Amino acid sequence: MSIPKSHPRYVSLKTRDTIVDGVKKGITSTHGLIAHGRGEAFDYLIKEKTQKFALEAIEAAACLLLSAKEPLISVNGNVAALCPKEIVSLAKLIPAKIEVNIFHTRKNRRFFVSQKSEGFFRKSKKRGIAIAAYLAKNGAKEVLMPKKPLIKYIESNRRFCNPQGIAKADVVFVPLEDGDRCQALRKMGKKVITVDLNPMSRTSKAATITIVDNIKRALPILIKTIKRYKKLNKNKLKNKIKRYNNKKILKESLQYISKSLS
Ligand code: PTJ
Repeated sequence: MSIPKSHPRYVSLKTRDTIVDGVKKGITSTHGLIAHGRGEAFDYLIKEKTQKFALEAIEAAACLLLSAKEPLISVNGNVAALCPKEIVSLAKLIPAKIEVNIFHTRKNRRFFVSQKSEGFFRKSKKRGIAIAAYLAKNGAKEVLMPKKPLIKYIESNRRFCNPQGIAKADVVFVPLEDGDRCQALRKMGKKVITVDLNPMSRTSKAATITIVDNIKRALPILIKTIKRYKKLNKNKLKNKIKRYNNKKILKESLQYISKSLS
């Protein structure tokens, strides 16, 4: 769709185009369009700008990713379509592994993998492969694929993960997540960083660090912050993480939203 740059909603409409393209490319699930709309509504409430509470969370996230032993970036269909280049840059910079993890399965038979079908994972294998290929096209050297149902406490497709990736990671970055897995990863003793425009979501509440912002704006800032903090020693990083309080950040974001509503 051709959108004139002068259109007041240019950025938002371009982003919609990107997510629709993601569906056409077989990367994003059709449900991803609904998730995107939900995000847009919350973005409106924070004035489509990165607010102070998000900047504070980004700083803590940069420190946690830099001090992790086995950091991992989990990518779903929306994240791959919206920010493939940023995900790859982030992974190289930290450095961290990238793993595909998707929830929705293809209902359309055409997309089913013809080999032995084993539950949800096989049915959505084709989309997972498309995501990995798209990240590779955007510069990723290696993208791990889900292999075994190693995430405890959940029964959905999301329980499949790679033994060398999510299963081993101590810090997992899971932007635009749908709740259950974040709680499960926390129960497994992992630290979780998320980006979620909805500060009331289960993911936002369960995560160690929640960046209440649009992923399109948050990732470039996170990358810049990591570049800046790379020189800090482990103690300084630790102290910054210690001072961070996720409950306070969520409260501030809700207060901001209520204020802008009134
Ligand atoms: O590719 P899959 O199958 O793994 O599916 C990915 C989606 C995102 C569809 C899936 O995880 C899902 O259904 O997520 P939910 O439950 O809709 O939650 C996604 C959260 O991300 C919601 O709280 C949205 O408000 C939020 N969100 C949506 N778009 C953005 C966003 N947060 C930040 N930036 C966005 N652009």
